[in-house]
Parts: sequence; structure tokens; C-alpha cells
Amino acid sequence: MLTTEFIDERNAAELPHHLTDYQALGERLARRGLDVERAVETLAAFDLAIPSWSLGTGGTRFGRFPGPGEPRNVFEKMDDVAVIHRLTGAASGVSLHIPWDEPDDPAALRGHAAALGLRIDAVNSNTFQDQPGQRLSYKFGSLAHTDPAVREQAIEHNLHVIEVGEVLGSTALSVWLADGSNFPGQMHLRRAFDRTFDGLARIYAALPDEWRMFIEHKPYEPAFYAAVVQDWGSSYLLAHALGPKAQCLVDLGHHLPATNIELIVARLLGAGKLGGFHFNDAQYGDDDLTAGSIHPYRLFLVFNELVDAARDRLPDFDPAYMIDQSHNLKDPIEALLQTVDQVQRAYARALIVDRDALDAYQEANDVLMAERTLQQAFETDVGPLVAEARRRNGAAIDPVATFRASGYRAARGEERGAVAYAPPQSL
Ligand code: PSV
Ligand code: MN
Repeated sequence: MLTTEFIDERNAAELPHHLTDYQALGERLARRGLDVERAVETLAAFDLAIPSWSLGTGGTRFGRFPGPGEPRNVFEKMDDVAVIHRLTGAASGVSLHIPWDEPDDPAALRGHAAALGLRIDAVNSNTFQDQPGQRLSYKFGSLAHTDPAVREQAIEHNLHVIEVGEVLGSTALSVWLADGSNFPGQMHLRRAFDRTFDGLARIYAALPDEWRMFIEHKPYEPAFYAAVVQDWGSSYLLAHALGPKAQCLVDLGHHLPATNIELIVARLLGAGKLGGFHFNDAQYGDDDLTAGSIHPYRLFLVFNELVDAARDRLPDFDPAYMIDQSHNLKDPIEALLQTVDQVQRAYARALIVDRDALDAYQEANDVLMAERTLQQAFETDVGPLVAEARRRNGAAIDPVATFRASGYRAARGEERGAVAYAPPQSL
């Protein structure tokens, strides 16, 4: 359905216009002393991971509105990721949540992924919900819990996730903890952090060679008073004390309004502790919206730091690029295609910043021209550059239009079933 021939055919119809636009952009950039070909090559090598939990309609506690043809199991989720990868040429990774998407046969899932040209990125441990049959509850925390038996259970779960991840071919464990308190006095703030560190140290000790541990901070929710790993400082303290394999993960939705996220990225880069990203966007809190939908300039400024770090050849610079989004309204595949495109655009814009000029303006304290150098890149229509990177990877010039024309969703609706009824939830 979404075969190479189909994509080529769709691309062929758009090619004349696309090439005209690409050439015009190249000439425009050349006048600024920039090489479009270099940017396109770098962008074409960019690759990120799709989270297994984003392929079905998300939902809120106020309801869930599923659409037709959503994947029924993790194998079908892989099939959908393969479609996103085929259309964008930039999404060969899959990040799995365990136990949400724990396969009965991890080796078979690895084979299925490989056959589709996919790889398994970070595996995420889940100690924020009780699972059917679970012995002890995480109601009052997991690694930070006051009861050593609950902590032990959470540690065991993480060790299990590493084992499954090894069979899947993953090389990273992402740990996000819901641990924290909802009321002052509920939790001993210092001791809870110390217990968390002790648990993470046990898990860290079990990491295979070549593996990394990503620690993901989040200011609140579900802990509304004090989250144990609340901010990048807490995450950094843990990662630093644990050792070189531990790094910090920046989820763009995990910051209070007005936080300067690119500054956090710069700090973590400088400390060699930037492990990776969960891309999404937010207006208020952890809204999990499409990347770039609310703050495209900020996404560009984050990539500006990354391109700068790559240019400076910072040691330990190897961020894992992952998406973490959840939609109630858009078709999940289309929303992911849009996010990949937005991330590619932010990266493309960062690649066409005139860095020598920026350096010089910064050194000379020419505030206006330094800012203008960034704005000039951001305001450039990089659509043709991004489309060209995709085309060279055999992907679609226009992924969403190609996806819609393919009839993939309707066909999956026939095969996987129409809209699943989502029972009303009590509020
Ligand atoms: C928590 O809000 C988070 O960002 C973590 O990455 C989880 O793994 C993910 O969302 C899914 O709940
Ligand atoms: Mn996240």
C-alpha cells in the first residue's frame, strides 16, 4: 500500500515544483555563504524514535475518543511505525513502554522490527501504575517508597525491563518516576530522594556495557506538591552521582511555563549529561501536543544548541531523539508525521544559522545582529530543504498528503476493526 512505487509516484507529481523551490532556497542560502547541500546531507542522516504508546488515540481522564484501525497489539504498532518511517525516512526507532507493550516473545518482536527496517530505542520502565497481579502497590511511590519491599519490587521491575530490552536490541533504559507527594508533610523530602538514588544505583549496576540510563524529570503530576525528580537539577544530581552511563532526559513538556528549556539543554550539554529528548509541545503543563505546534521558536532554539554542540565536537554528545506525545483529536499516525516534520524543520533551521557571523556578533556584543542572525534562519522557509532530505531517503515530499492518499487508515479500519467503544469514565 505505502510501497516505494506509490511514494515515488506521488513524489513524481510534485517533483518539478519541489526542485524549483529547492534550487531557489539553495541560491538564497548561497548568498548568505551557506551550503544547502551540506545541510541536506546532515538532515537526511537524522533519525528519531516513535513511542509505542503514541500509536493509539490518547485520552484524558475526561474521556477517550478512539478512531478506526488503531493497532491492537505491539506488532501492529510496529507496522504503523514502519509507515511513519517510510514516509519520513527519519523514524526508524521505536521506544517501548514495559509492561504496556511488553511482548510475549521479545525475540520475535525484534525480528518483526528488523524485517520492517526498524530498531528498538530506549525501553521505558513503568512503576507509576499498579498492574494486574502485582504484589505491592505503587500508590505511595516506587523507588522512593518508605517500604523496602515496594522499593525492591520496583528495582526488580527495572532489572526485568533491562533483560527484555537486551533481547530486543535496545541499549538504553528510560526511567521516569511518578514518586512524590501531594501534600506538605506527606513525604520526607530528603530521604525520599536518597532512597531513589539507592534504587537507581542498584539498577545502574545492572546496566550492560554500552547501555545508558536516562533519568527524566517532571515538575508535577501526579505528584502535585513535591515530585522526587522534579527538575533538571535533581536529575543531574542523580546522573552525576550514578556515573557516566547515567544521563538526563529532557521532555519538552516537563517544565513550568516560562522555563528556558534551551538553557537547560545548554547546561546539560556543557556537563556531558544530555542523554536525550522526548519531543512534544505544551501550552500549560504536560500537554503532549504535536511538536512545534505551540512554541516552534523554542524548538528551533533547542536545536540551535545541539548544532552548536556538534560543531564544537563536545565529548559524550550523542542525544537519543524520541517523541512522547499523545493525542485525543488527531489521527495518531498523522500527528506523528507532523511532529517528525516539525522536528526536522527545527533542525533544518538550526543548520542554516550563520554560526561564524553569530560568533562574531556575540563577541562584539552586537545584540541586535546576533538575534537577527538566529531570526533570519528561523524565518527562512526550510520546507524544500526538509522535503529534499526526505526524497533522498526514498521518503515522501509531503508525508501527510501521501499518507491520506494511500488509504492506509481506512484499510486498517477494515482489518483491525472500526472504532472501539470507550466506556465513559467516572470523573
Ligand atoms: C510522563 O509524563 C512521561 O513523559 C514519561 O516519559 C512516560 O514514560 C510517558 O510520559 C508516558 O506516560
Ligand atoms: Mn516523557
